[in-house]
Amino acid sequence: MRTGYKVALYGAVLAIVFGGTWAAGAATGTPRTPPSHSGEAAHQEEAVHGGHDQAPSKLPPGLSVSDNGYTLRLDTTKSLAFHIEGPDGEPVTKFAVEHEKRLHLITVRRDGENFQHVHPEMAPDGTWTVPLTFPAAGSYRIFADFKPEAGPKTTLGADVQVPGDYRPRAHEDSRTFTVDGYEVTLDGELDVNEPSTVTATVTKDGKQVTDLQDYLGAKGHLVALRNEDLAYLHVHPEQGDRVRFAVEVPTAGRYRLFLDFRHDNTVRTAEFTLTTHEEGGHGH
Ligand SMILES: [Cu+2]
Repeated sequence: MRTGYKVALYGAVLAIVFGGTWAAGAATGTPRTPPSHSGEAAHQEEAVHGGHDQAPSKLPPGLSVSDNGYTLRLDTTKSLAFHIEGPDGEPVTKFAVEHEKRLHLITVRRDGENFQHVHPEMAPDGTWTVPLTFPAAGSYRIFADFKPEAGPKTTLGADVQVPGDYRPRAHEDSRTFTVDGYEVTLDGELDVNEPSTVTATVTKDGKQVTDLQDYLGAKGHLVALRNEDLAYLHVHPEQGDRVRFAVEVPTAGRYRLFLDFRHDNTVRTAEFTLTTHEEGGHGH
C-alpha cells in the first residue's frame, strides 16, 4: 500500500475506497508549486536568469492534497482513516504539538455548512482514525492541520463525497450566531493583506459569559475559510481574557469563520460570514 506513491505525487489522483453509508469520491491533487505567471512569462523568465530572486507562488493553506512534500492519504473503508505521507513516501509518525494537539482535522461541506473540528488518534504506524459522520449529503472538504517534527506547519485538504440530495446553502454576511442559548457576536473588520483582529463576545440570557474555559490553549479556537474555495487562513489567538484572534486575509471577498468555545465543559461552535472591509470605504 505504500509503494508507488512517488509516481503519484505530482497531480495524481487520490484513490479513495468506497464504504459505509457515505462514499468518497476522487479528489485530484494539484501541483505543489503552481506557476504564478500572469501573462508576463518572458519578462519573469528574464528576471530569473538575471539573478533576481523570483519567489515561488505561495497559495493559502488547505487548497492542495500535497504541499511542503507532505501528502494527505484518505482511506474511508472504516470511519475516517488517513495517514500523512512524508517526502520519503512513508507515513509520518512524529508530529509537533500545536494548540495542544498533534493534528487537527476540520471537515466542512463545500458550501460552508456542517463544520466539524475533531482530533483523530494516531496508531504507531502513522494511521490516524476518527469516528465521523457527515450529517447531510454533499461534497465535503477534509483539512488536516499539523506540523511534522521534521517539516513546516502544513494544512492539506481533500474532498469526500456524501451521496444524496444536496441543496447547497448561500451565506449572507452574519455576525451573530445562536447555539444552545448562547448568543455569540463577532466584532472587527477583515482587512486584506494585513493582520485583522476579530473579537467574539458570548452572552447567555442577556448577560455576558465571563467564565469561558480554555480550549486548545486559548479562550477559543477560530477557523477561517475563504468562501469560494475554502482556502484555510492563518488565525492566531491573542493572549488575554478576550476571545480575540488575528486573521490574515489574502484576498478581498467573503469568508466563513467558525469559533469553537468551551463553557460548562462543553465545546460549541458559532459560525459567521464576513466580507472584507473595502479599502477607502466608510464601513465601520
Ligand atoms: Cu483541533
